[in-house]
Amino acid sequence: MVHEKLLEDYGRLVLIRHLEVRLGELFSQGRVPGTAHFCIGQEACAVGAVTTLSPGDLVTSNHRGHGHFLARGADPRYVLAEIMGKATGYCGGRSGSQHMSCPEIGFLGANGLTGGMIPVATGAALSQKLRGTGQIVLCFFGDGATATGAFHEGLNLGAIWELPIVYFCENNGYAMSTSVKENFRVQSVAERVGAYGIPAVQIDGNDYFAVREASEAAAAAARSGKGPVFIEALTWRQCGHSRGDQCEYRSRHEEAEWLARDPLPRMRQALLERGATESELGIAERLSKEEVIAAVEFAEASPEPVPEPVPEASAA
Ligand SMILES: Cc1ncc(C[n+]2csc(CCOP(=O)(O)OP(=O)(O)O)c2C)c(N)n1
Ligand SMILES: [Mg+2]
Repeated sequence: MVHEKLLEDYGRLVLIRHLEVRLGELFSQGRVPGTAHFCIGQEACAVGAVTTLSPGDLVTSNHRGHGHFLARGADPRYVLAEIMGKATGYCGGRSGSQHMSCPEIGFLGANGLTGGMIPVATGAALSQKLRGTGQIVLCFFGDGATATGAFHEGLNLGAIWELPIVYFCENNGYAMSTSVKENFRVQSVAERVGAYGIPAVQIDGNDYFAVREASEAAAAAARSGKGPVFIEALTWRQCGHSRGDQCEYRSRHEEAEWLARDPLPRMRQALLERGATESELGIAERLSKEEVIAAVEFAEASPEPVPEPVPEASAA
């Protein structure tokens, strides 16, 4: 019998993966408008980091945010409804995939602007510090975001004000089709961050246990008033950047290497080695898949939002 939290987290990994695979099919059938950025292959980052948080802590995300939101406990029915632009979605169908939020469960929001949530997260951490809440902020972004001014300004303020924040970079090797090798000259994102006086670690982002261990240590340090901690998680998206991307900039060799490091079978195997049974894992997988089926039914049956008239400007 393996610990219940591990089975629950494994179920979330499966839920995130399955929801996005199903979503991809719905897109192909023309049943979802617009586009989306999937986190297929990066699920261990979301689940390993977010599930170490306490209830009052806050999460900020980027354009690839479905996994972060679901890991925080978002209801897959309302997530899918939001992506489909339905009135029952978390933001009434008006945010779509890239700008979902639900502050009530500690999810301040995704953002289509690369690096856009780094200053927001840093400001939220300043608020936590000034109010003495003892709560922290977990701020997700990609390797590409480290090239933005928002990243450098945000990190420096977080450092000099010793804010309770964990900066979590999912380094998936690419910003759209631009490889990290073309994006900066130093060896790693973690090396860049040293210049701000923030302790930084580089970890295997496809290993749920490595992510969890680093995130627990980072959260404890940030909570204890020592200032920010930076995690660079090496990972890889198994899908294209967004719907239309055929990944022509990646070699078949690279694909094979990373597919062999898929976080899902790795966690499954690790759980078996820790005493989980096939039956326990099978139940967790089935429940997650059933949740996705129910979410698709709910979202497709939901109404479109009703356009509201723009309120008339009051006479000055
Ligand atoms: C300010 C800004 N510049 C450029 C873009 C276009 N853009 C969208 S996603 C993306 C790449 C982001 O890469 P990364 O931060 O590594 O995240 P990933 O997509 O790899 O998860 C870019 C440049 C944008 N959305 N916002
Ligand atoms: Mg990237």
